[in-house]
Amino acid sequence: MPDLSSTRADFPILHQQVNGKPLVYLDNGATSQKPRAVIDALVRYYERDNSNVHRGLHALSMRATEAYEGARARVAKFIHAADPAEIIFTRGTTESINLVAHRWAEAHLKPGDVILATEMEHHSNLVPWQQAAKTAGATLKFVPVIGADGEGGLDLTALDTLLTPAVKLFAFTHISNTLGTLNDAADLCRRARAVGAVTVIDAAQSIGHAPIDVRAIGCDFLAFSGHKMCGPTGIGVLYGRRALLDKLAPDETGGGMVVTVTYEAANWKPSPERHEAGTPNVADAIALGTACDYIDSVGREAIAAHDHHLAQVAMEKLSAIPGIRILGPRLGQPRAGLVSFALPEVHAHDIVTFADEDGLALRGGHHCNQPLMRKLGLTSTTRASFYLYNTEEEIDVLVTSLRRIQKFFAG
Ligand code: 7TS
Repeated sequence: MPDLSSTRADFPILHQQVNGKPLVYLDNGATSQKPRAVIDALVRYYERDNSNVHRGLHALSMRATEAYEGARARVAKFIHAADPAEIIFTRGTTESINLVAHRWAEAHLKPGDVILATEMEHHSNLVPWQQAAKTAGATLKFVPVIGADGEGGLDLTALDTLLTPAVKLFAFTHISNTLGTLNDAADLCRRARAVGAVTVIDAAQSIGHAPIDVRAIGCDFLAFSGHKMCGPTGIGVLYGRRALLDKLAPDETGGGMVVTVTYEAANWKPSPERHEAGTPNVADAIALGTACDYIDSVGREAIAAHDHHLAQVAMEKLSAIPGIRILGPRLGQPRAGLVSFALPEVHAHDIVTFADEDGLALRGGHHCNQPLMRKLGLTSTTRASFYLYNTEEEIDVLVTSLRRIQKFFAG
């Protein structure tokens, strides 16, 4: 496993005590922490360059515009997009998926068409498709998840049966935020393309954790959030193939995205401007570019190997806890850097509350995966999710804390 322990020094927030114990931050699936370089980029922008973009000819405006468009180019490079115009800055994954669900769906779906998703989708990649299907009179279908604990991943035989020419769009997550399953995005896109379906990848959990090459994957759209990849909150990306984005109707209209406006009508610029009405989130976009630099300075192959290693160590150590039920791929199988589990006698919210006393940040609940939880016969799990700065010692803190909690509740 690559030794990434020196990266801890880059994250100021990690060096604090919580409830008198060193902070052990294992809630990276919800949001990652920010390195000094990203925090500095935000401060530097507001102290030196802050101005509105695309509309001023003075020095600050030109500097801000250059940095904003530079960030777009940096993000394009980060995911190997062919053209910076294929990068739309949004508020995050949820907004990115909604843009496609509103505008692509309204232009292309008709009654009888099928939208395909999977049983492991986060609500953000589920509810927008429910709405789109309802509006169009289309049907929403799901690729099943295999196994009582979801350990078998997606049922690819069922996928091939479901993928008929009626399927116009296939939306799926790259990494499940509850199971830790890694889906083979290139393979899923290839299968979808064979029936002419457009593909939408929810990369919220994979961006910043593994190399992503949208051209090698062959997807049409890909959505992610800056805050899960060492970047700020309030900024995210919709990647789309240029030909699709230039035809996609804007979700919002107003300043900055128009060519000619009369009192009666207006027409739109091409992508990316047509999808970014109003003053964009300049500072956070620039800091997202810095987050890309930071992640690539560590190396995404190394981060992926580190995630996988910590997940295996956690699986091994957690499996020794009596009665524990662990979701997702079995020990030794490929797994993203997260493990969610249930202890039969303790509610997840109690685990998280008690673990907080030991300085641990965990997440308990349905993780915005209510239908999957229901399918697996659960209402909630506790999740430990890792990132580049986590260590094996922190997994020991987790296991010791869980044993203490179990003992307490056993009375
Ligand atoms: N898709 C997946 C797979 C996610 O894990 C999340 C957030 C989203 C979409 C939504 O991202 P947002 O930035 O637009 O909110 N997941 C989680 C989580 O697992 N715990 O908190 C947020």
